[in-house]
Amino acid sequence: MHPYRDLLLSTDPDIAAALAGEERRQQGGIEMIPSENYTYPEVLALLGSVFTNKYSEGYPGRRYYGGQDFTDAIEELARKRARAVFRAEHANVQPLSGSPMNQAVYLGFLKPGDTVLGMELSHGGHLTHGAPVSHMGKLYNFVRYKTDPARHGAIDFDLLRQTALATRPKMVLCGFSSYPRDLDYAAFKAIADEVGALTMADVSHIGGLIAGGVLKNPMDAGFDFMTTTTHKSLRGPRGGMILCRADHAKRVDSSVFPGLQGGPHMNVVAGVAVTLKRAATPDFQAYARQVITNAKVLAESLTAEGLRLITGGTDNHMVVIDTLASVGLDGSDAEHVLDAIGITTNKQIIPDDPRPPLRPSGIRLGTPAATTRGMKEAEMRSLAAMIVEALRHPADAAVIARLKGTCGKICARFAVPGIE
Ligand code: DSN
Repeated sequence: MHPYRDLLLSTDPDIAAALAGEERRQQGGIEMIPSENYTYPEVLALLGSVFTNKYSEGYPGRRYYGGQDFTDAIEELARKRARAVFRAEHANVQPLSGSPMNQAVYLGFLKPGDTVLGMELSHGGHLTHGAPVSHMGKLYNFVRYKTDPARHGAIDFDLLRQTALATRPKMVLCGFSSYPRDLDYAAFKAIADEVGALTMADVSHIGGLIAGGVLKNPMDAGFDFMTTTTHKSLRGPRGGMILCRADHAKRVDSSVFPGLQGGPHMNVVAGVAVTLKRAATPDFQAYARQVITNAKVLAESLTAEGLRLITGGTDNHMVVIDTLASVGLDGSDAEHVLDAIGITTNKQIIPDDPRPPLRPSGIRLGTPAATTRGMKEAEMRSLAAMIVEALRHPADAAVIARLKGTCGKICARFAVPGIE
């Protein structure tokens, strides 16, 4: 996988040692951060290929530099495959990652000061959906909607409609990074149509589950824009893409380049093309189904052990635990104790969390990476039992050491693709 390993060892032993260390870390622990995954070995190869040497400002057939025979070919394939996989009329595969992908839509279709309805961050929304600390949050008037704990965390569409009628947004935005349910895109679209707003869904977390046909697709509900990163459940290289209707195509493309970005990273675009070809296969559909089955089994096992889950369960790849209410540990302490047994998670704010983001009330778990390694229901039950025991005995060194040993044995049975 790394043909130049010996060369790196002699030219830069520090970086070679870090690479070897990261490989050991990834192979020797269980990755449960829901936004992470292991990409395909051939994508790793493409990321380190000669496509990284090439400047390709512009779009296929309309570039500002010569020598584009092969870059044009890969970008055309990536766009064509993205349109097919997501049933979209147009695809732009150049966004460098999730943040510029969303910014390109806002900057291309909104004027400063325009109102956007977006999901409250603590209820599952995302920083790039106009959090006050972000530049976009300062440039536009983001108005928040929330989930309803009385309805197992469903969105209260009556309230959302009233907010839309009162604030007359230019855009209704949905999507999440810590919400373990599917969304009713038709309900968002109906409200947006009533107030003449554009619709945008950021499906970064669940792009692979939509591609795999196991969650609803906002494009089927007639959304104007759908954005997704390519490296989460989709299993691709780190990048972003914008899907949209044909009538928005020109404006989306010019907003990405030259509006916001310079040259696309063609080594990434090549990896995205390969990822999308894989995403159209029955194997990938089976993977997407297993991601959700694993998350449901994980959620049921944690609930059976008495843990409190946000929304009471999951419809997607993600589980959010209120660790403070469940075991008296804040999210930071919970993350550390799980790190100590070899399970990587992340601390997570929960709806209307009174605590600060670095010391929030919960943690977030996800199944895409473990499922890529081949783990199934039995491993999810084992992981749930280990998680509960560690959270209940965070200061018991013997328990932590034993669980770390168990984790190591599970890891030894499941290889990480791309690590030899
Ligand atoms: N960092 C990603 C996540 O973990 O959800 C999205 O920004």
